[in-house]
Amino acid sequence: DSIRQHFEENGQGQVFAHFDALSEEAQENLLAEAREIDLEELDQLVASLVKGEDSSNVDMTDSLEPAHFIPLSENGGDAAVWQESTEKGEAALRAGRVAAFTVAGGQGTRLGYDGPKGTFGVTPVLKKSLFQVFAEKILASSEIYGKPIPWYILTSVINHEATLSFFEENNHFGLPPEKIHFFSQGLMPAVDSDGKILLAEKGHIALSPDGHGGALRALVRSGSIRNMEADGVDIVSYFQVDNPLVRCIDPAFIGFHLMNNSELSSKMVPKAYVEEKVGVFCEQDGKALVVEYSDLPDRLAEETDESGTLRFQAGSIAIHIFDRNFTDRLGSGRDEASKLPFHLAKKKVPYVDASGEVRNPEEPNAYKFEMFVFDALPFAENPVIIETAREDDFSPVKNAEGVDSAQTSRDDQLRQYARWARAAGIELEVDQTGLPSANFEVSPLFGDTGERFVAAWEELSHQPVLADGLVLV
Ligand code: UD2
Repeated sequence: DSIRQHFEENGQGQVFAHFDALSEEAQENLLAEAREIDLEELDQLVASLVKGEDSSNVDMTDSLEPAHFIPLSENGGDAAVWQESTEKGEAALRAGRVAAFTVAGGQGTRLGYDGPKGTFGVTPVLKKSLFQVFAEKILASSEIYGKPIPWYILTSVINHEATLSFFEENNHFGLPPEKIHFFSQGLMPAVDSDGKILLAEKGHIALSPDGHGGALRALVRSGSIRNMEADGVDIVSYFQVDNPLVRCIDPAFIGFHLMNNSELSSKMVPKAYVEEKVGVFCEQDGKALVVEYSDLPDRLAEETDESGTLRFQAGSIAIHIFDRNFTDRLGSGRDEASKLPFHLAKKKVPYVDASGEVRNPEEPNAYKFEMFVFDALPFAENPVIIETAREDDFSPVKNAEGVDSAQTSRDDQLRQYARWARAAGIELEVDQTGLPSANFEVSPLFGDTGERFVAAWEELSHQPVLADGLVLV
């Protein structure tokens, strides 16, 4: 009764419009959903974002500057420093200080795939799932550095059970099950343009994941941070579920993070083209930040320097390293001054109308609230941004077809294998983009970098022909 009353007093009584007609169990469910909603927070969001129609939290004035980053050694970076950082990162890995962390709570609507995105098959021959690719990379690093690397996986209520079952059915891909930690992110209600919470069904609120920024509070709430502390882990290697090329564990990146005493480190690639859908690393008032592509004004996105290079070229590919204590500080909400803001997205959300009918809108009708993990950047001490080679770190699967699709990502995986093969002196036919004509596959357990591929190849007693269907394990 008190929850219902609380909603009525806050102008959200419509959530209980069909309550009396529900079964007792359905009533309990609805109350449980309602209990999770912070109406005070929602009220503020509606006032500032929905009524204010403000999708960006960034001041887009001329004070926005491109961010500084550490270039790759082949692009002018100091090779000795890169070497030193690799060694520092390797030492941290040998000391068991590193965990992998995948955000996999998204709904993956653009791909049009029914199931957790991590279960989507991506490799050229075996169509191994994204989760399996990451598992093998993590296993390879665990073996190389002699310490099992714990893996934290963020799910949402929508895909949590299916994700767990997938790992169980596949024997956790050879990883020790006790080293994999699944936990669900928080949910936020969708509202209409008056800020009224929508019902998805008479007994269900229209809830959706609170954005990957919700990862930080979910890490705290789930006890993962405490778990990491007990395990001696203080370095959290963060990546998205959609990117099979990612170096889940990258010693040089870890080393730069440590050498700079950074609370949050990030990788950048120069943007491939002006409209590329990646956030851009910027600086404002002495703080680093990411401005999402949809928020960056065209005049800034298109600006070039005298050499013709995009001024705001540092694309964010959503690969970060979080310091554990920093994550705890932000995720716990202890520090009022460093709270992640919410962003607004207008979406089509099916809803129950006043008569109790479910309506499927043709046009966006509702607002969703999401936090972005990269909004943690301005709160971090000593943030570091390093350049990475796109071809060895980033080829996401976002869309069913065209750019950033299963096809482009498969081709990029093949190009990487072909580069490694050629480095090992193998003769291989490739087109002018470096794509081999043969469709083969290399498991990260055979080699997860060019150097390790070459070493493993040279040790083979029988070196096979890299032909269609070959899998190097
Ligand atoms: C993201 C970045 C973009 C760029 C690009 C690189 C945002 C807003 N933009 O774009 O700047 O770095 O990635 O590929 O992030 N997720 C959750 N819970 C949620 C929402 C998302 O876990 O509530 C996960 C999702 O499973 C995926 C990742 O976050 O692994 C990215 O989500 P997205 O596909 O919505 O991000 P996108 O492509 O708009």
